[in-house]
Amino acid sequence: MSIDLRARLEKPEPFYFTWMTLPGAIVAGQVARLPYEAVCIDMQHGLSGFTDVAAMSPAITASGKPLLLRILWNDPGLVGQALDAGASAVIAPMVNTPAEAQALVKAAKYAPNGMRSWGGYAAVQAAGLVPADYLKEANRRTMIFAMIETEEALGNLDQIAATPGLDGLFVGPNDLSISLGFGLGKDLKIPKLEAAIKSIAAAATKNKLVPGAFGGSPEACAYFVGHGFKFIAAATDVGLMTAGAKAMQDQLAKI
Ligand code: 3PY
Ligand code: MG
Repeated sequence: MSIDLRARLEKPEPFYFTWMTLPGAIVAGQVARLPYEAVCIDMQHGLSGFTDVAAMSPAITASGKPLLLRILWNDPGLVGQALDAGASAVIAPMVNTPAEAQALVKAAKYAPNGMRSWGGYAAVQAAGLVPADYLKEANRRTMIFAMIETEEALGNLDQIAATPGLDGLFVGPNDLSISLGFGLGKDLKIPKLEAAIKSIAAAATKNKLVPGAFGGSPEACAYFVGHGFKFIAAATDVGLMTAGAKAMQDQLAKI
C-alpha cells in the first residue's frame, strides 16, 4: 500500500516526484526506485495510454510510493479512469474557469460530493482495502490538482482556487509562459511571468490548497520552493537519463 499522500503533504518539506514520459512497467518500477517520493505518469504529452498505465500502476505502488497521473484533458471520463487505475492524485491540464474546476472535482468524488462511478478495482488493490472501505476512504485519500497554465486561468484564479473539494493548484510553466506571450518557460524571472507564479502560490495558500509546479531541473525546483511551492515535478525520466549520460560523459572525457 502506498503512503497517505494527503498526510504527507500536510508536512512542510518539499515533495519532489518524477515525471514519466516513457511507457512500460519495468521502466516504471525502476523509476519508482529512484530517490523521489512519487511517480507521475504524463498522459497528456507522454507516450503512455491507459493500457500502459494499468500495467505501470502496480509496478509503482508496489514500491510504496504514490502514483500520480497527469491526465490527457479535464474530461470526467478520464478523471474517473485515472483514479480507477490507482492514482493517488490527478493533475488536470488547462483548468481555465471555475466551472471547469467544479466539473473536475465532481468527476473525482463519489456521492454525495460528486459523481464518480464505481469500478476502480486496481485502485482498491493499490489501496490494500476491501471495496467497502475503499468507497469510504476514496474521497479523502485521492487528491485533485488543477493546472493553472493560461492567461484565462489567471483571470479566474481566485474563483478557481475557492472551488470546494479542490486540493491543489499546479503551475505548467511552459504553457503559462506561452500563453502570456513569452514562448517556452525557460526564464521564470520575466517579471510578468514571475508575478503570475507568485499570485498562484498566494491563491493556493489563501485557500489552503497545496501549491504545485512542474520544475524539471534543480534550478527550477529551487525557484519554485523559493516561491512557496511544495508539490514539485523535479525531473522527467528522459531528463534524468540525459543528465546521467552527460555526467558520465564528462567523467569519461577526463580519462
Ligand atoms: C507546462 O509546463 O505547461 C506543463 O504542462 C508541464 O509539462
Ligand atoms: Mg502544460
